[in-house]
Amino acid sequence: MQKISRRTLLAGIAAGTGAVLLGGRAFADGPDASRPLLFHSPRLEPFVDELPVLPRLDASTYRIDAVSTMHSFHRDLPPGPALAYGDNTYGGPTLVAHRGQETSIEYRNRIDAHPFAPDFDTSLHGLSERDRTDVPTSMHLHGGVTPPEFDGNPEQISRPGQGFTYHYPNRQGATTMWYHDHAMAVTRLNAYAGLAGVYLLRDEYDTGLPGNPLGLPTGEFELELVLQEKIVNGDGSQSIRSTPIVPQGRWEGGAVGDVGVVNGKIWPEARVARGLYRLRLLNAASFSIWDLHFSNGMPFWVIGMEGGLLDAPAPTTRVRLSPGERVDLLVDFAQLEPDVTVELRNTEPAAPQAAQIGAVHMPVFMRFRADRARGFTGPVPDRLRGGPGLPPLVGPIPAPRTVRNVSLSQPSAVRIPPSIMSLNNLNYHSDDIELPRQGTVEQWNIVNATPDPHPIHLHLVHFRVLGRQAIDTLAMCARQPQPPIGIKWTPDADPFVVEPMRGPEPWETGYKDTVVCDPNSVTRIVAYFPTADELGFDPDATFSRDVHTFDPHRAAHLAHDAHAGQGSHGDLQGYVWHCHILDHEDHDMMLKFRTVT
Ligand SMILES: [Cu+2]
Repeated sequence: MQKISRRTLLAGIAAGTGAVLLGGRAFADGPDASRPLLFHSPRLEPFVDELPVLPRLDASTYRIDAVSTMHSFHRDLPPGPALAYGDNTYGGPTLVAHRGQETSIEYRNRIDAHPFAPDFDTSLHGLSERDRTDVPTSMHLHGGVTPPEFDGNPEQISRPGQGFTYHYPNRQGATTMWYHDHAMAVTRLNAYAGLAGVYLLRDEYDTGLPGNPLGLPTGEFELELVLQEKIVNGDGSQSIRSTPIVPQGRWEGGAVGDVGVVNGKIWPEARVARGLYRLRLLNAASFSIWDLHFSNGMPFWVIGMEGGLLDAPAPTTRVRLSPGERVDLLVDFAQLEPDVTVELRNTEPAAPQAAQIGAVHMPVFMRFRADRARGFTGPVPDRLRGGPGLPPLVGPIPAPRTVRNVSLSQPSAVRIPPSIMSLNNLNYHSDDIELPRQGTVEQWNIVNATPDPHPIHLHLVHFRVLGRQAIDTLAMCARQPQPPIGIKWTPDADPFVVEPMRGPEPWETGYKDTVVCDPNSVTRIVAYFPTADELGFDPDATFSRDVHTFDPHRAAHLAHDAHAGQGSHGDLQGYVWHCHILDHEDHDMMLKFRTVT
């Protein structure tokens, strides 16, 4: 791994470029001749922007438009092109929902210009030149237990002038979800440009109101923190490209950023009252995993994750979060003296393949500054589940009836950048898919035969993490060689494990929908695949890919397409599971699955 040497830093300072040092590390990159294989953001001063508090909407019916906007990521950057949901200039409003009350979202695609139009790779999944301006979208509620027709299937496409009304049943328990674009082969472009927002589900315990039965902070003492990485340009535009090695318009395979973005601002500062806060962290990055801690080393508590609350707050000094994962934290700022600052920092090194072209780890996200005011003074609750007035316990991990192996691989072997990523050595359109039986518990052994970590996300279900074991990938592949792509490959890693199983981390002990699968390892998860009766909908129903058209210009286009024999027809079925590195998901680390009776 290439690191910035002290000499480089000193040279930079001597040249008057003003590198900001943080704990002895280079802070903002700026142009760096020592790392020519990466693009760099300009040098930007940290902590000069106030943390945006995301607008929270609480209704049962919404109209959300995806729109083209201009957004400034930093005080010293002009507004640049972005995408957003609703009235935001970037990202989306936080949508509050309530268990037992359906949420309906009338979604409309009103994108008239895509910030990354030149970056569309028209060699992927039948994309064409037209898609650069006639942008395909599909909105997915990540973590939602959603009927298949409302899940934001990658092939259920709304183009400009079109939309779709999504109905979310909200029959699951309170938790932190997020909604983001999921359209086939352009998810990375749409989500990075800004199509992502938080969705908070409340229930009768976790009400989000003062005096809630759990004793959790609410109102201004509950903050969503949407963490992302970016490369920005001096003109305020975003770069989704991280390296000049890959020509513009070609899929890159994993675009690492060099600045940390929280709620749409680079390295912001939040003023906090000296009391207990509930922080809901979402890793909404395209690529990077972060290992987060506070700069003063203070302990904090994990109270929940993707699938809801833990039985009791779990003390920790760090959490590791991969793209797609959420963690619900209690952090006590009461111990800080007025005006003292503490940074939210990251120690995760750059992933191996990014490091090989010179990526270094991005050391910080934001800073908190303690106010004079006292905030929420309630104690950290002793327990969150299992007792009078509390939700039921998370419970033990159930015994699986079926165990299946699935694989993560880079079929073109070690190439930087890779040319394709794969699940089970298959392409997305393969019909050789997993068919879990409804009403059964399954264990999936996720065999990662690559040298990089991958966050794996299953739609529809929540699962528990049994643990991880490193494997001897070379030996495994010698015994069970990987065939050409297109032929299913799900090697048995059990004979090749090289260590005892490591159980879940404290922030992984509840229900999850996304799990980081370490390189050259097997990650074992256990999921229950519910029945139609339990869900209140048929998870295996077929549904039309058709969406509605609200714009007369679009309707004219459609008539023309129909005349020309174009357009998309046919039914869809089932859900998807995929890597949440968005480049990987787009090509082709995503497969369908169906749950069958
Ligand atoms: Cu991946």
